Amino acid sequence: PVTIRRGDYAPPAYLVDEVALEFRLDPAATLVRARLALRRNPAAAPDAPLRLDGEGLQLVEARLDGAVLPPDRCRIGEDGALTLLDPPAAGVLETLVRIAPESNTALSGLYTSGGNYYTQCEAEGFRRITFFPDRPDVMSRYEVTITADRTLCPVLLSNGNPAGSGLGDGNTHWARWVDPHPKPSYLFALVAGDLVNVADRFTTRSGREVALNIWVRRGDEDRCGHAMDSLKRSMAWDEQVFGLEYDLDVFNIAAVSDFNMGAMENKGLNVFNTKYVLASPESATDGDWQGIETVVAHEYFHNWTGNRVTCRDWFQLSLKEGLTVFRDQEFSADMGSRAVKRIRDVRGLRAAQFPEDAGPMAHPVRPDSYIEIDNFYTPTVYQKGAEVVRLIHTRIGPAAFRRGMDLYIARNDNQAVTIEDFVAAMQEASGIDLSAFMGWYDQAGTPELAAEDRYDPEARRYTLTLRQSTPPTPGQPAKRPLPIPVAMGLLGPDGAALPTRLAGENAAQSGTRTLLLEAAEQSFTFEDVPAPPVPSLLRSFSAPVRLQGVPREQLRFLAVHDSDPFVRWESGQQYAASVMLEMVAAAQRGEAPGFDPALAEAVANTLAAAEADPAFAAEALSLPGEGFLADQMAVADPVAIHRVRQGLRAEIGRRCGPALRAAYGSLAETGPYRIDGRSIGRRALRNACLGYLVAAGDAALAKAQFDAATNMTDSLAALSLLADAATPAREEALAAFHARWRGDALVLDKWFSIQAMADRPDAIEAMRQLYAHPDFDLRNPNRARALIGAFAAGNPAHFHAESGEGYRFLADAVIALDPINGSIAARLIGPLGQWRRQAPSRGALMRRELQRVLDTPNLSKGTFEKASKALL
Ligand code: BAL
Ligand code: ZN
Repeated sequence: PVTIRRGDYAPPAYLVDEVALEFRLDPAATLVRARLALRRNPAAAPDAPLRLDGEGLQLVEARLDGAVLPPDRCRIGEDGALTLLDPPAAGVLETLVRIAPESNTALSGLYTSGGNYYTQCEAEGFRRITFFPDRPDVMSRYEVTITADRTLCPVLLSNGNPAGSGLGDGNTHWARWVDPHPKPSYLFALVAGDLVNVADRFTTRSGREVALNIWVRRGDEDRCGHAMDSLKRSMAWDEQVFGLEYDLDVFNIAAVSDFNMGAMENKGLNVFNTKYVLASPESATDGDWQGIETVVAHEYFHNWTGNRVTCRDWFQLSLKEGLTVFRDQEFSADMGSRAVKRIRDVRGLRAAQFPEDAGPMAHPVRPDSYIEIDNFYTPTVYQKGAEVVRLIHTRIGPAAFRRGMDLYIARNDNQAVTIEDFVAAMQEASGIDLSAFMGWYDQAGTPELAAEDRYDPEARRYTLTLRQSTPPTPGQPAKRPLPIPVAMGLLGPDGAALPTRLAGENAAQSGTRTLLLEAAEQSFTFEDVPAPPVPSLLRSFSAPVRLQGVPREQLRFLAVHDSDPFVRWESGQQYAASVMLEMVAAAQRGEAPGFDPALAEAVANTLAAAEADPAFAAEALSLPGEGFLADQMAVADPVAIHRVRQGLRAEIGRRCGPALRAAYGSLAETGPYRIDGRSIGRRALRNACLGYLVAAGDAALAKAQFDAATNMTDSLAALSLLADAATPAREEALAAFHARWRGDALVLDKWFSIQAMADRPDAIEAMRQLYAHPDFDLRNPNRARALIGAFAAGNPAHFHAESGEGYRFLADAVIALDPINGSIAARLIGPLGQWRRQAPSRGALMRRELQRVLDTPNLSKGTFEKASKALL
């Protein structure tokens, strides 16, 4: 497989101004006629060849300016691409190809799902539909005509606005779509089939009437309300906050149950995984409702950050993804509790991105090279990319950021640009030199931040010294310091906030201020400090770094007194983590892990204050996750971590039993299911209480909740606790859940996941049985992720079983899946790549399985890249 390097970028040899596509849909033999108005790119080398990407296409005929191209004028290479020999400077190239959507199990390009047709073209799926320069810096205007059987495919959709329809030969009909906005091929979409729509309208602030439609399979119409509501709120928010208005007459969303991603932002025709569209109180958890709001917003926001202004090449992916995640995070923060949203986002970043940054696939937010671009739709490009946008936002302030966005869009509209173009707009709009921030895009690894302080009582002077360093990552042995905005404050001995005045400043400031750490080490001197203060650092998690070495007594103090909710939560988590890591060390030495009563006290305090903000209390009540703890150990011990965490939960459940039980009782829902932030927070808190009580032995309480539940959040919370319990209630509840939901694919995914993550002695055997279950389907990405992904990423104690059987199970599944869908197989293999973090005995077993995958003939290039890089 070939490595593509960022430094090798060259402009496209030819540009395509206009594309006319004609589809004649047939599951086994779809015909695609493409008419491309091509011209040589003045920015390219004058003798560059005319090469059109293609993959698996059966060429029926090719014409240039109407004349059939003889075989000696065009050639299809081994990679499937079509090269025109002796090409003209400009002309109309027409190709007719045949493809078989029903055989397309990779779900990239045009494929069928349940008899309907869908496309996925990002990143390189369009070349599986027709010959084309399939790269984001070739932007064209598209006219698309779709012909299909009108009984089987009454609905025919593509990008842009509708531009005619009619009857064709036989039982066919046709529809034409014209997209007036130039776009790269990865934003092309076609959806056709027997679908029904939920319709609504939105009037933009300049008065454009937009028809909104969500297209689903018959029977799913009544579960689209939340997605539609989220869409309308997203449209209004983007107008209010960024002044960005929708630019077509229709906005279509089509939902499909076979989909590699969460959703896709194709211009005017978003295609969504059903998981991020369909919701009812009975079938979707609060997390699902929030996920729908986020993903609908994210895809909608791409209309400007991604579609109108797109990426020059795939190395710039974070230009659209990091920025759009930042935008959806801000939207969700505005829709609910900003503090809780921030806590959840940081939790997610640490669970997925920090380990990636410390593993074999560590890469900068803007990678330097790739073999398979699908492997770079990563937490680093998305979540860390959003953090880097947030760093710039913090550095220049919200008003300058908004001016920077205006400038970025005005200057780059309808163009394919780079991350430099984004940073340049922010720099010009703010007048602040941001050149050092480019380091955040180009350097991999998570910086470590440490603080040291000194108080001089005579001079009433407090000096805070901050140090940063970043561990080496593959291909980047030496790291340079990065600019780190550290939002902070000082607390007096009574917990009250102290005003802060840095040496050289005329007046003291109150509230949070931001220090900018630019060197490896830097000291900040504060004057007029009346007593030794406690520093509160990295408020709102102002930079994606690991803050280390905060003393335990400071953590306890900050958890109670700090004005910043993120720091209060974080200090509680760090305190608990430090205690738990000590307990793990004791367990490894064969000693009984002691119990720190401060943890029970913290639970009691949280419960006492929970009424003010139940969602925050639920976050504060959750102990640090097993992955977070493993991530802090030089050599992880997943089994010991799991035992210690479970033991601690049981002990807290026993010690705080009465308070937990009282809270559990008082939080019981009375009225109908509601999805406002407070109701969601109350359910989360109640289920956190349930978790402790069940850990302490009260499995009957979980069974009672399961039996009485009227919404999926409560039902699933109870079921996941029962799944760990060796009681007849477990099998009874699992069977009842399956019987009730066997007809609902999204809920059945949950049934598989819960069991995949269950702590039971026969976990591997249970996995093999689930894999063989008639409802398991390896070809469906949601189902594969629900079982295999949930096990490998969500059940560390059993995935890392000493026997190596967990690793073998994963490798077997990856080998079976790779020829079906290499993109999903490559994603699932990830956890095996973390072998360096494990003890040598486990590491050897993991490597053996990676090697077994690598030795498989005809491996996809994505799985090859992941397995080979993991073994380097
Ligand atoms: N562009 C791929 C799906 C997403 O990030 O929205
Ligand atoms: Zn995106």
